[in-house]
Amino acid sequence: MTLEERLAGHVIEGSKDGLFADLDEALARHAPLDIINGPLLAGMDEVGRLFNENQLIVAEVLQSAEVMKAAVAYLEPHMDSTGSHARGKVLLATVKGDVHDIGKNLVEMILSNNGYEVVNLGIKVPPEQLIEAVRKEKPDLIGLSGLLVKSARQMAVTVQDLKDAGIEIPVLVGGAALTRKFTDTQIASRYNGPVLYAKDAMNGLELANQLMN
Ligand code: B1M
Repeated sequence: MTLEERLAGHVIEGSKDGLFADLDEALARHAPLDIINGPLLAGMDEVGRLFNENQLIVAEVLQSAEVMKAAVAYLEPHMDSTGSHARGKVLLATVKGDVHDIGKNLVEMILSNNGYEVVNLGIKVPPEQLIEAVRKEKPDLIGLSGLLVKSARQMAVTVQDLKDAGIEIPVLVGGAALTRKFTDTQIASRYNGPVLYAKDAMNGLELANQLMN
């Protein structure tokens, strides 16, 4: 089995046996982000496919998620970091009703390693909590993540509530069930400030940089 297949296999099997040795081997050849975006996310995609076909149960998917998180945490210290938080402050949350946080945490890691101060509010964050945090933290940007179809709709509700609270800070949205079209037609139309769709965490960084410049 190739190294890439073994790495994806750890995620698919939900097993940490030999994971860190394989990550060390991968680090000798590839950048940490390429390992995440390559074999580790390929493994997660396969988990999603198997789950969709009822070949995996939620408990097994959860184990895969734990392996993914452990791998990302192991790789993070190896990432290039600007060592400063001068670019801006970002408030990050997975929207109300959604527990998926691997993508959001990836966004946090990439932003915080590239000059942003990130306040991560966690999962299932209702609009009221977000509004309170905006008033307390005074961020330059709000980042919303959500993977379920209903989370895309919840993002529209969330920005409407932010607007009603008089907030106009730029909002970055991302997540598997979301599209640029939905963002433009259903989310941005309910908000006074800019709403930008990021297809992945690196694109999130690019958009944040554009906004801050
Ligand atoms: Co769930 N789940 N899950 N799940 N899960 C999906 C999303 C699903 C597509 C699986 C499937 O059916 N094939 C499906 C959603 C169906 C839908 O609505 N379209 C689903 C379902 C149905 C469910 C439950 C309802 C299952 C159940 O209980 N019966 C339940 C929901 C609970 C809830 O939220 N209320 C559930 C639960 C879970 C677990 C807890 C077991 C676990 C999550 C663990 C965790 O996150 N801590 C889990 C997992 C792991 C998945 C899959 C398999 C993998 C998700 C993942 O982490 N991907 C997923 C299938 C899939 O997506 N292929 C699935 C890797 C991650 C890096 O990608 O988060 O998309 P992602 O992030 C990407 C981009 O989207 C983007 O950047 C990242 C890449 O760089 N991005 C942003 C994301 N947020 C961003 C924010 C930004 C910018 C970019 O700026 C702010």
